[in-house]
Amino acid sequence: ILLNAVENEHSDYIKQQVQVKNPYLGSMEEDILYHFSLSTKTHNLPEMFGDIKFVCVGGSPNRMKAFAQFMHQELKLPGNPKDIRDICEGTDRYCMYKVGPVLSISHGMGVPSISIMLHELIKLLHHAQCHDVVLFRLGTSGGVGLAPGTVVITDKAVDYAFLPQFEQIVLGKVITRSTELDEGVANELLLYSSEIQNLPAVIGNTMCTHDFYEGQGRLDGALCSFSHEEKLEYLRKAYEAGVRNIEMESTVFAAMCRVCGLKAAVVCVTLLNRFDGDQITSPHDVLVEYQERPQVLVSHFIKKRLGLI
Ligand code: R2B
Ligand code: URA
Repeated sequence: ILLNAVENEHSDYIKQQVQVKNPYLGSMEEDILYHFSLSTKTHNLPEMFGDIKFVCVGGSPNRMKAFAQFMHQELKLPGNPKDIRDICEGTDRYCMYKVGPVLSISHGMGVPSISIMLHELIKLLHHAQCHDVVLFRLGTSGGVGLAPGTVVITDKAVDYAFLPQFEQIVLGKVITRSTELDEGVANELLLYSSEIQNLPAVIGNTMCTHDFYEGQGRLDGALCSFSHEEKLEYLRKAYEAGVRNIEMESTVFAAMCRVCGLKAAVVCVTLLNRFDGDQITSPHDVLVEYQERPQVLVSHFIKKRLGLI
């Protein structure tokens, strides 16, 4: 506790570096970030990325491009937002846009896709000597007992058994890592949500699954091996364990950021209430507006942190 207090007292002075937890990295002559089409030899990463303070990740490439253009406007940066360039144009695995101190990256769907991206992102931030970086996952989710359109700021990212942990298989053995997120950032986001119109938000646990259909207890996949009653019982248990939404990346996101000393938050809008059904039936324009909500909230946070509002 004493150590913590001393650290907090001096936190204004201590730069929080991005820590990679790999003894082999330091001795590599070159590091090729293959899925970004970037490398330490061909790109000056400190020059390109050294001033990054906020990294926002989300599943869809188009949504993350739109977010970057939105941030360009919000930060009143010079030039036309339409002209922003995909830094990863050499690959179509992920897209990446930099607008001032904000990096916007897509991660695809599911744990394997986001974890590959996070390995390369965390190495990139490390090679670029970034410090005091906050990471956000902006996404969509299925709500558990919430009205569609509610933004859930994740307290704990939990697994299929509602435990705050992420299991990775390493050399044929299960390694378990904690999935705690930054409480301060979450509370700050909740506070800001109340300053914005039309942005219902709650703090709750987020369950991460490895499938959208059976894995989330849906009755409408190509396979279904359980009854309607069994589905509802699972969702009720999830609700009792504090779960308010279900998505597919939060546990590995939380676990990797935590190990590497990165402050992180997960902000996902709910597209439906899973107690009412499985299919996403809202009209396209309604869904588009829902998906803007996490972006508006995180943009508000960034502008506050930068002293712009
Ligand atoms: C939310 O939405 C996607 C599935 O539709 C998945 O990436 C997630 O976490
Ligand atoms: N994303 C998910 O993973 N589940 C949903 O129900 C909606 C979006």
